Amino acid sequence: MSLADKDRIFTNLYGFQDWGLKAAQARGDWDDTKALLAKGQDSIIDDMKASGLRGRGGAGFPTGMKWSFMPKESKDGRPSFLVINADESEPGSCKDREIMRHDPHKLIEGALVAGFAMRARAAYIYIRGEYIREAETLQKAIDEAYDAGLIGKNACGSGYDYYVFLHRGAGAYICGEETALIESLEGKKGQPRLKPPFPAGAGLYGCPTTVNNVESIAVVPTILRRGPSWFASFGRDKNQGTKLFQISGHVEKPCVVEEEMSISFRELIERHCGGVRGGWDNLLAVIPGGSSVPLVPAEQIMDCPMDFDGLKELGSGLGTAAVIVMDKSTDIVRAISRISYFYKHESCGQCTPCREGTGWMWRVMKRLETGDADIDEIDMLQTVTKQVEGHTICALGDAAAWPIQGLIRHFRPELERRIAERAEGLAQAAE
Ligand code: L3W
Ligand code: SF4
Repeated sequence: MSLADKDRIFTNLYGFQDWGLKAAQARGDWDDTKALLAKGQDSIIDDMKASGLRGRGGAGFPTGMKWSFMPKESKDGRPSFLVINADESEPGSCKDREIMRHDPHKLIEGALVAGFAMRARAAYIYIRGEYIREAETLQKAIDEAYDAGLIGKNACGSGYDYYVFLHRGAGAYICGEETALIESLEGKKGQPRLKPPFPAGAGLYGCPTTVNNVESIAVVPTILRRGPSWFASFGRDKNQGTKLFQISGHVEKPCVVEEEMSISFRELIERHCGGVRGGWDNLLAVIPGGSSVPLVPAEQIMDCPMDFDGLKELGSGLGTAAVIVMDKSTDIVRAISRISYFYKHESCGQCTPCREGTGWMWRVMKRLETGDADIDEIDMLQTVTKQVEGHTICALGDAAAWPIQGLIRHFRPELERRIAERAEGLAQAAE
């Protein structure tokens, strides 16, 4: 199971060709987009549902269904908006960056078609503040699209007026959470809102809004051109399509690659990364979906289908498909402790379990690194993660708890060994 070149959506992922409008058109982008729009809003949404596309930003919510939550008629003259989440900050994730650098017109064309389908007036692309070059490229591509009449008034000659704006973030991870992103776009402090109401009911400026990830939007024109059944033919039931995987860590050749959903971990790494550094026997564990999901030990992941359900069965998740490979040289406790620090640092501090819990979890993790803990504290730490999980306004609390739960589940003997060794060392020193 692996993707043929002819089935790749992102044909300029590595930037071997020009990203500009003419070159993008030569690759098939903006090819009679007017005809795509002429399919009509409901037909586009039906096609997206039939394609099986699930959101590529981490949660995997069905994209066509999300669009169908948007109102068909404007209430009180309120406009609808599409917001594109380009605040790619999940540790390990770097796929949206490649799209914006090398294939920006796929994203802009997707923004038009998706926005049209949900009857939006405009798209706001919220880009991570650190993505300076990507923002420059994307803005130039947006300008090209305006100049060519592809967006703006009477976009593509369709009679539909549609505007695309780029907004730069200021470096806060939490602004990747959709409601914090909306707050930030409105000029406020980026703090998540309680849901419901979901953005489709009350989003940007209180108007109906859909927030989609960059990859989810950039694949839309190709899905519509090649047909939903073509896209759905990849992967397996409820896990369909092609997917950008970002493989980092202890492999011979880290890379970003578009592959068939549900490819096995072993095949993904062998085919695209030249294997694990030092060979398969040297593999310790993998974080398969960005830092928010629990690690999976080597022996469990080898033949796992890399998709939403396959990784869920292992107690982890596909997340953004940022696959972090760790070999046996990794200090696994230190790695999870570092992730724990990240969430403590990025917590917006709005709710108590997350504000207090992330710091608490990190401090215990720091001590566990050196074994400077009581054996009972492993269970205590597990209890704290359970007190945080599911008790916060947004998913950052869960994201802080899950990696630690994964560590305890799979590497408890290692935690116990460190505590015992330190106690032994102290006892010997006292003699
Ligand atoms: C209307 C309903 N809309 C759900 C919508 C909702 C959202 C989407 C998914 O977190 C995850 C998180 C990170 N009526 C609805 C509805 N929706 N029910 O569907 O919602 P949800 O709450 O399941 O997820 P989320 O809040 O979007 C995203 C994880 O992804 N993650 C993080 C990735 C980070 C990046 C980044 O760096 N930018 O992507 C990785 O695993 O932990 O669990 O649109 O409104 N009844
Ligand atoms: Fe803020 Fe954390 Fe609460 Fe999310 S869970 S709203 S990041 S304090």
